[in-house]
Amino acid sequence: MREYGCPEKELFSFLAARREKDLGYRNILSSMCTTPHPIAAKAHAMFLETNLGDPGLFPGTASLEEMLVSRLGTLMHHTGAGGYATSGGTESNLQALRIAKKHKPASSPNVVVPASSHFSFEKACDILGLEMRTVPLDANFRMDTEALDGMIDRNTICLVGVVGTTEYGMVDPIERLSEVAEDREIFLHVDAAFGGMVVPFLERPIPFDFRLPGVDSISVDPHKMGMSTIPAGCLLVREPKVFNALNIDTPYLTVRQECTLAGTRPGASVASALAVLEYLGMNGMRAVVAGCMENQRRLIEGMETLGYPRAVTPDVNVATFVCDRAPPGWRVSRTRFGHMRIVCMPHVHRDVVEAFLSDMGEIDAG
Ligand code: 0PR
Repeated sequence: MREYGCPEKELFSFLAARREKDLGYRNILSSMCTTPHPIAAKAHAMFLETNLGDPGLFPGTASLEEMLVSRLGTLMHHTGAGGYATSGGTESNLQALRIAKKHKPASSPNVVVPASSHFSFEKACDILGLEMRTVPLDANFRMDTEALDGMIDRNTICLVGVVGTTEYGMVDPIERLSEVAEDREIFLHVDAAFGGMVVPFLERPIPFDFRLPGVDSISVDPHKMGMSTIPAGCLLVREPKVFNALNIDTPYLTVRQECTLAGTRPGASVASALAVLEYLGMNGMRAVVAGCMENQRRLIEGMETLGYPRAVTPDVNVATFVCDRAPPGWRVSRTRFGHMRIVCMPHVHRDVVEAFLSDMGEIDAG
């Protein structure tokens, strides 16, 4: 650290210079995050110093976390869902596996996940000492449930399905996974970190949530399609009492016990997440999602006209293409199979799609 503090003006010109090196979202087509909704930014600023880790000091903010859980639980068709606001999908997935592990003691526990699952499951399995078994995908990059049977055994503590896979935007056959989970009495966790704020707002929603009786827990991230500030994730559970297994004593806090992973937790991004849901309502969220899906249709049509076929028709707004190039100035990403990947987030407006297609056309011409 410096011995004497830096004058404010100098400090902020330094910060501004560094901030300028960051990319603006306009040309970022590779991200599952987006510019926060203006309502999110405004709400965030009101709650800067709030700490949900000691909720008795911030009962107002804590009630917003409860409202967020209740709104998202209801969106997932379960008004009595339990849950808490996490730092994002990684923490939600880790905590879901912790619950599943506590739920079913096993000599050498394993977790069965689709090959498309997010790398957060690798981290969680490493931390929790779980064997991760990977189910192959079908031709449409969804979990191949035919291959599932032989992978489950009595040491399987959790089965995982993904709603809106990170790389291909697919929804696993959760209805089938729910049947398997019920038949074999296995905890079923649904990673809807991305798709949880897309699928419920589609014209034809695909069933994946607590309406399916085998689903025990769901990850859903407001800081992705919910346009909140970062960090805002949410872990939802069918039975609130499952969190008891994670409770540890916190004798000197305003609560006696806590089940969360983090101690100090931001209230600001949680307030921002709730504010967006309240401000937009179902109708507003449907419009946002419809816009993203419409822009994606245009992108796919435009790319195919240029001779770059889609790798698959996605269930949500993640488009992938057989295309080994990309125009300069644009950030796209590559899947593990080498496909170009574009996430049609709310900041990827129609004019952005048209500008990208026009630049793609130019590389072709050049
Ligand atoms: N589950 C799924 C299905 C995800 O796609 C992600 C992250 C997670 C869990 C983990 O969520 P957190 O990152 O909130 O812990 N998906 C994006 C990814 O890994 C996250 C991301 C977002 C990465 C923006 C880069 C970026 O610019 O691609």
